[in-house]
Amino acid sequence: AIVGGVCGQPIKHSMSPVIHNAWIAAAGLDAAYVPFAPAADRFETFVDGLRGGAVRGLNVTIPFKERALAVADTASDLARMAGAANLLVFNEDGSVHADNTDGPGLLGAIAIQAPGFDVTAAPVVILGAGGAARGAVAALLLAGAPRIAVVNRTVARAQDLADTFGEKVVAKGEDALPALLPEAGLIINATSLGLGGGAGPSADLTLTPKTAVVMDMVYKPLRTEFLRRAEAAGRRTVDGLEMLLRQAIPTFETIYGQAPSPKIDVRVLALKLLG
Ligand code: SKM
Repeated sequence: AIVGGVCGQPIKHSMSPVIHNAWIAAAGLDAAYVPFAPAADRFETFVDGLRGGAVRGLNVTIPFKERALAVADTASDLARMAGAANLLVFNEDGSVHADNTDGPGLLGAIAIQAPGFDVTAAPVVILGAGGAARGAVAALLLAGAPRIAVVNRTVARAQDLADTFGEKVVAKGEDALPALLPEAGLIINATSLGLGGGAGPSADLTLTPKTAVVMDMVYKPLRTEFLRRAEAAGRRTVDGLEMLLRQAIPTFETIYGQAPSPKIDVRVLALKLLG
């Protein structure tokens, strides 16, 4: 059997097992996709224990994406550029390869839910400075974003991120938002605020241009408080489920060696379960 999985802390909310197991069933594969939640201080030990063993590939989510890159022996250009990985591949020789499918997932989700949006036209504001934010910055720079402001409560963490990317990426504190938002073409929540319900980031979305697109990487609930505020302000939105699905497609191809069947609509399936 081919075994894949997802590893995070928390992991209960993850829709990845539903998505991948539905594709596995549709393809009639002898395979499985399993959730793992190692203790936060034992991530590296956990990954080392899987080397050369039964698991072929592992998605990595909050809070382990940067440590996933660090623990790997080799990495794709995108994972290296991002400084974060959301996919670890276990080779038979015991080595581990890191990849990042979040960036392509983000761009794919925008293309589907905000068709015609031009990433090159206006600055991007990213809320959060963790591994998910890193994947987003790397992909948006490659797609031609003119300027990216990374806004984080702890500015030093945003500065660490900005320092790895060069002059188009700037680190800011939350007090800079009233000046940044009126210029922004795309605003992305890459924090976990809003996960499981509750308030999202406090950015005042009514300050954004009417043409701005607002995106949330959180997908549980699907209509987060942040996205509901964007909708109330009349902005176009991109949801975290679409990004999850878009990053899952190349993940599935890598772990299971074939493209997922287009015959099964995993978005509809996930929507039912998200309620
Ligand atoms: O990058 C993805 C990850 O591969 C899986 C995931 C999930 O299962 O919630 C979320 C994102 O971090």
